Amino acid sequence: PAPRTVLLTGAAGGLGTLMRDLLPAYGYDLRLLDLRPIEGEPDAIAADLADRDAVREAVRGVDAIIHLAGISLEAPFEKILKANIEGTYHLYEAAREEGVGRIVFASSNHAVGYTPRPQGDGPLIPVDTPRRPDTFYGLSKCFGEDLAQLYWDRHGLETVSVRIGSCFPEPTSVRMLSVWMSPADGARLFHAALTAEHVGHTVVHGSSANTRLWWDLTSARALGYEPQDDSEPYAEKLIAEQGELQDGNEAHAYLGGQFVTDPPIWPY
Ligand code: NAI
Ligand code: 15L
Repeated sequence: PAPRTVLLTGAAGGLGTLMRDLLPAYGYDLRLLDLRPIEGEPDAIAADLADRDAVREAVRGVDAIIHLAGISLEAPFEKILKANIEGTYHLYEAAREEGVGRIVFASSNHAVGYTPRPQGDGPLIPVDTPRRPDTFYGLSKCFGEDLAQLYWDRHGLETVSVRIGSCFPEPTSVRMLSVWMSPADGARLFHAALTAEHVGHTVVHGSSANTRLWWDLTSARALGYEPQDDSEPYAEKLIAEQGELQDGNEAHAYLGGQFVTDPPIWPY
């Protein structure tokens, strides 16, 4: 049966807030978890992924999990280790112990951020392109994907790892014209990832059907995902303000963009 009760970790964050708005329309009953309290959501679970007992209690009885919680930018390795690597391990262990059948894992383009961006008519980046993390953050997403593979092979716990591009209300850079995932398409993709049959561990790119798309959406579409949005209407204005991506500018050369040259640092 289709999942109904879904634990949303990282529910206070940017993407979590967008999904709290959009996913209930698909019929999900969301249980929310975050380190931080969430305004207007007194039932949200305030817990750190480091707290194994709290995590186990949070997953008890849900049909599936959308795992967004963690450090979403670059940080010192020790912080990434705790929040993203150990935290994701705790969540998978809790899911295994409680018999939760499926997790949708928010991976990132930064797992392959050192991949050169396609030029001109060059082929789209396939989803099995070699890992080339651009930061410790990207490395933690590689770990999460491999953890998901292990829990599928060993324990039969299914995951869809979504290598999200940039999911924000609007694209705000020329790079984002290629990697943008509209919030509505994000909800469509998460819904497909929750409901497709027999996913095992599947890795997909997460973006809209952008005219300037850099990567292949075949594995996402195979889940039943049909993106409806395209960043192109934002192109003229963004290019007028910022100029086209430049050959020879390192921050424009790779999928990971600025994470390669000057990664934004997690502020906490
Ligand atoms: P965000 O930084 O706005 O939200 C992350 C949330 O996780 C925060 O509310 C934070 O309080 C919570 N969190 C951090 N450490 C935690 C811990 N130890 N225990 C419990 N909660 C903790 O990030 P955003 O943009 O909402 O991203 C959500 C997820 O999607 C992240 O895993 C991020 O890496 C991933 N992602 C997001 C993209 C985007 O375009 N927004 C692109 C690619 C990946
Ligand atoms: C990510 O993985 C970050 O979490 C998000 O804040 C954006 O920076 C996004 O990638 C991106 O590549 O634009």
